[in-house]
Amino acid sequence: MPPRLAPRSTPLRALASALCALLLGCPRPPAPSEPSAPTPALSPSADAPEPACAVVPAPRECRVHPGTVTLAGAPEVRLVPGWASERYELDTREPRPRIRAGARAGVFRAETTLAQLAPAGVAPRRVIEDEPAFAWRGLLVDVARHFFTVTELEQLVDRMALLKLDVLHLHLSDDQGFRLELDGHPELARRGAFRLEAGRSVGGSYSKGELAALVAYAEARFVEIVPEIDLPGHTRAILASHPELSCTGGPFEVPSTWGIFDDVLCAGNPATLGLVGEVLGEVAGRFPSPYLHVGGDEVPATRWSACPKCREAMRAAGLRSPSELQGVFTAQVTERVRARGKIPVAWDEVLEAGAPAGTVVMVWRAGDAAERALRAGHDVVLVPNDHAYLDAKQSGRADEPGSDRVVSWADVAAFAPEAARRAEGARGRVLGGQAALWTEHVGSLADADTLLFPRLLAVAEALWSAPRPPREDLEHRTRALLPLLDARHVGYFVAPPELPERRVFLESTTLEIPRAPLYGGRVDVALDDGAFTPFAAPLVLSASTRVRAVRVLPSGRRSGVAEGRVVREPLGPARPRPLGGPGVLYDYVEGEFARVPVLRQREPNVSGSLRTFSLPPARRREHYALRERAIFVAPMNGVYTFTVTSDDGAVLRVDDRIVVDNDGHHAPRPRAGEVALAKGAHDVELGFFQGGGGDALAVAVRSPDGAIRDLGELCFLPR
Ligand code: TNX
Repeated sequence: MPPRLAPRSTPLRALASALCALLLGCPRPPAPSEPSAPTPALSPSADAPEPACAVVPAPRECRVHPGTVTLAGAPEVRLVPGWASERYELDTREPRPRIRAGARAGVFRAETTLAQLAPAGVAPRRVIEDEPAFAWRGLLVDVARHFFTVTELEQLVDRMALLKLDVLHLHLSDDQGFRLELDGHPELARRGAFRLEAGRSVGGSYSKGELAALVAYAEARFVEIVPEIDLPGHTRAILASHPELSCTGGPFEVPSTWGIFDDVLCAGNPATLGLVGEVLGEVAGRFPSPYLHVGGDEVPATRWSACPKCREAMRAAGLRSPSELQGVFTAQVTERVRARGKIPVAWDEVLEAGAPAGTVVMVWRAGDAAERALRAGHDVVLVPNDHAYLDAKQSGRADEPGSDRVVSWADVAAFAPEAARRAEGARGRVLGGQAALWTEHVGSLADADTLLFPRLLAVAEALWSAPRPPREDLEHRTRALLPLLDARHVGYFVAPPELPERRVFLESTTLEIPRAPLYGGRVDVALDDGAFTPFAAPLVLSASTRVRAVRVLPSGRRSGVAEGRVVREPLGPARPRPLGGPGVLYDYVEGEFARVPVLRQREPNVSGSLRTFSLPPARRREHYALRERAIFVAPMNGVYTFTVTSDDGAVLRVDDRIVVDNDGHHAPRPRAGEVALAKGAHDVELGFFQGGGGDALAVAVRSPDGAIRDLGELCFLPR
């Protein structure tokens, strides 16, 4: 039977519940299979289809049979010889579900599907055939920056199992913590597991017994734990008890600040490998996984370049650079891992010196690292930081946990391990991928939940489902699963509604709030100091208004409050001016700046004209500022939107008013602002500075008729 949409509910039940809602205002039952309460005012998802198979990650095939069954009795299980271990079939046409699977792992995956499909014991009648696309479906948890207790890790394992993830990559050591109590080296945890934060000692470590319990807990849920000891960088917590293994001799505290530290393990001291070998030997014995991760990321050359021992080691081996020295170190470390019967895993930096054959390369940086690793014959695990680093914020609000970067739901949904696999043909070297939860900006399991969910569902789908259903389909299935997450006390992030930060209008404006199929529910808005009421489109405003909005899910869970302003403005008057030819005047001033400076009184190093608002061709790489000016000729009356994309800061003024503020140090980033202008000539002035790193500058303008152009196209030199 061809797949089709499941019936929403029986007509009678729907009628009864509609009558109830209408006459008595009674709440609808929180049935997980029903999307959102149809608030009469607006329900952004009232018309969203109910998924036929509310399962994430999407099963390979889900055949729909009409009706539902009340489940009775444990599933009837049969193992099928010859099937891959996680392959399964689940049949819910009868009250007693039937499971066929390749092995116990497949039975467990089938039970997980059943738990999602029938959270309340009533299953839609389905026949599901399923199998994962990738074997390595992981989550990295950084327990070094934030110490999670074993109980909390078990809770994370449960969350992983719910999404059919099967590798917990435990980042057990970093600058800010060493978490393993080792028999051979108890001093490592004694000194390295705690750090001072605001006068308080924070941290913790895992005993042998605790780890064994965690490994068993994970194993029972078909999650394998891959341990990582990050070497030779990110090792300040190791150096705290072994300063003699640094290049300088220390002493060292366990730091409570973040970043990349210059002090790393000394690669020229044979004692370093002695300790490393013993530590890895013991770690290998603690974790049954065939893999052992040895780090290798972010190793600065500062200390090695100045260290007599490292220089001697380089001279003796005929090495030309510290990067080659890291290559030798990696070779020695991976050899010790192999000697313990394990497969070494390392971050993609190890490719720079040519990683030893048989090393699994974990690719985290954008660029061609995955390709290079595959070309060199390595197995690869993908953890792209722009798609799978779930330590980044998801909408960039100040009240969200997470680092300052933003990795949105859409960014995660665009994670495409399947494309990487296709690119390398059928050699099977892309083992899979994982999400990463670095914990510099995570203070609790609640923070972890907010960062992981719902984004982890998109990662799980990318790693399990092939062919992959469209993103909207994932969104509908995710929404349908939110009640299950509620029931399991998973504190997922609820994105606040999107509001314009500052919208300018002339007579009146219609406020729209985009739908969020991922969440459903309704949006409540408050105008100025008024109370929150359900948002009803169209919302027409004819005076300047402060707007606040909050998303309210059917479960009652609410987002943070978004705030925006709509501003009624008169047309800024044009001033007739004599115009020169097309172009922009600029002053270029060298110096170190952290904000856009006022350059009017400074003597520029260079002045001249440009075709448009942009970086002058003759400039330093870093440390300079610009002031660019022109006459902008507005082609018609109305509201103009200016978008400044800059790296670093830029501020755009129109007729001496700040319209776009994109100031401060940052990566290339667009910022927009609106202003009402009369047809005719207006002064525009752009301030810009380049602090360090890359530089970029572009300005676009959107006219009232919707046309978008480079600002220079409508600009002339003052005469
Ligand atoms: C880079 S990814 C790191 C981590 C940080 C992370 C923050 C990698 C191999 N190293 O040490 O926690 O960025 O996003």
